[in-house]
Amino acid sequence: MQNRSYDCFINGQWLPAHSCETLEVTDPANGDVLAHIARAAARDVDDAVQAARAACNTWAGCPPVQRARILYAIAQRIAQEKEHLAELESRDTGKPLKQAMADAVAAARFFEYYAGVADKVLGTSIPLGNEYFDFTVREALGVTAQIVPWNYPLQIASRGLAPALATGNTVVLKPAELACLSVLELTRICHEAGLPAGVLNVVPGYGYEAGAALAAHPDVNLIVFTGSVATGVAVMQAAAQNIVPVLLELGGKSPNIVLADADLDEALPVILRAAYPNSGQTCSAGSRVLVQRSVHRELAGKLDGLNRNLRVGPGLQDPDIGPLISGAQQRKVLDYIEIGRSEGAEVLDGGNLLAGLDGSRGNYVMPTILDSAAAGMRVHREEIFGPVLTIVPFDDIEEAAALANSTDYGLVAGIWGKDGGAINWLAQHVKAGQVFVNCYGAGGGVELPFGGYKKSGFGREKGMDALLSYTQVKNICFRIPSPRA
Ligand code: TXE
Repeated sequence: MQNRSYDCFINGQWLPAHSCETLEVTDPANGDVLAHIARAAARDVDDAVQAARAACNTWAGCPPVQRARILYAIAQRIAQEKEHLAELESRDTGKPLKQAMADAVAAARFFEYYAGVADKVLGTSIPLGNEYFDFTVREALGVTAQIVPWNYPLQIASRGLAPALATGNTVVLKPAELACLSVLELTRICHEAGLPAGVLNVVPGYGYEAGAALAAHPDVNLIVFTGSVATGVAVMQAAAQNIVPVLLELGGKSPNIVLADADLDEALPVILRAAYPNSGQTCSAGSRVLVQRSVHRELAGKLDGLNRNLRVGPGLQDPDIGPLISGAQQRKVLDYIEIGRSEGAEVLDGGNLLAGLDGSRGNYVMPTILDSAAAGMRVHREEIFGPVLTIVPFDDIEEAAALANSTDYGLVAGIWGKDGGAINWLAQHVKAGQVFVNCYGAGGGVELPFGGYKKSGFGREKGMDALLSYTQVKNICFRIPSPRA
């Protein structure tokens, strides 16, 4: 791939950063430079927010069907370009090509779904007696700031953009410095599909510069952030200075709970795939298996067998596990494996690997199973964000729920088994925003509300629930005295 370069996109134009500085984007499979992106900073962010502010009234005031048609045109163009977008995403993030293709399909679907919603954002009428006419309207918030991470750039950008635009908001988007090329291509697509100037503005660059300037900007009306807990805290603190609402999606440590009567042969391939999407760099990854003690040994043996068959290599060769996003992420994951070992977990398989199976020098880590972990261990509680799966045995459903809830996170949970009573009890007692039974949707498409309990964040993305986050309710009350009084 030729080395590309991308500027900021502000008020319908591609513009270099005021500083004219750029950043290198590298291929995690081999370290090659893929592109140069503008290094936006506070002045660029301010220009972008001003452009978004200037576009607010026209965009919010246009007939909703007009917004719907533009969103639908964006969906169609993404679908037309899905091969190109998937290849770019795979190269930039390292994720297996098939998974990158699924991301491109989901991105198109987000625009299609919210195109259908744009002219159905309804209010209610509230009876107050004959003299009054009272109703609510759902209004756009105004300028939304969207800070997007590197693990699912295209999907997460689309997940935030589509509902924001459908409900009449404008956007300033800061993609991640580590992987953002698909987002910049999506920006081009939005422009070509007819999105008016100023409605979407994009400021690539470092989190501590462009991201921090955007989070602290006083003329933003909503901040949508997906990333680490530490950065989420910083974003929330910045937002508090301006009394700006935030929508936070901050990761997880999601369990798959396997009851003794589960069909292991059906469950385990799904559970393994759920643990390693995007090489485990997924907030909703099912990174813990909690298993009823009577089937612990059988499950561990079978999972180990499946794990040994996984292929590791460059994303474009469509392996099961690609390179991790950076050398730093690779180090972090390898360190966690050592922590697990020293805490007493048994490394069944994996544990290392510094080159891809094709011999390439990427940021690889072999998929690793840590068996017989326990509630107090760091590898059981903390988000590792790599291809590492822990197995913890339990005796009864009360202990399973306690283990499931023994982390700071609460994003997704899976429950596997046949006993309806036990499954229902667990579904009620697990603290997670999504619970899957005898399946694991990892985020669950575009239709299901997605978001966390506890430190996984708050607010909901996706589905109709997202509309609550991107609109505010106004109540309008008319007093209409009767002419006969
Ligand atoms: O995240 P950051 P990092 C978790 C995962 C990973 C860890 C660190 O455990 O190992 O976080 O990843 C922007 N103000 N997740 O350091 O810093 C940054 O430029 C405003 C989980 O990459 O949270 C990027 O665009 N913005 C997660 C975005 O925040 C700032 C996805 C995310 O980066 C900023 C990613 C600042 N001060 C990591 N500093 C998930 N929930 O899926 C950085 N950014």
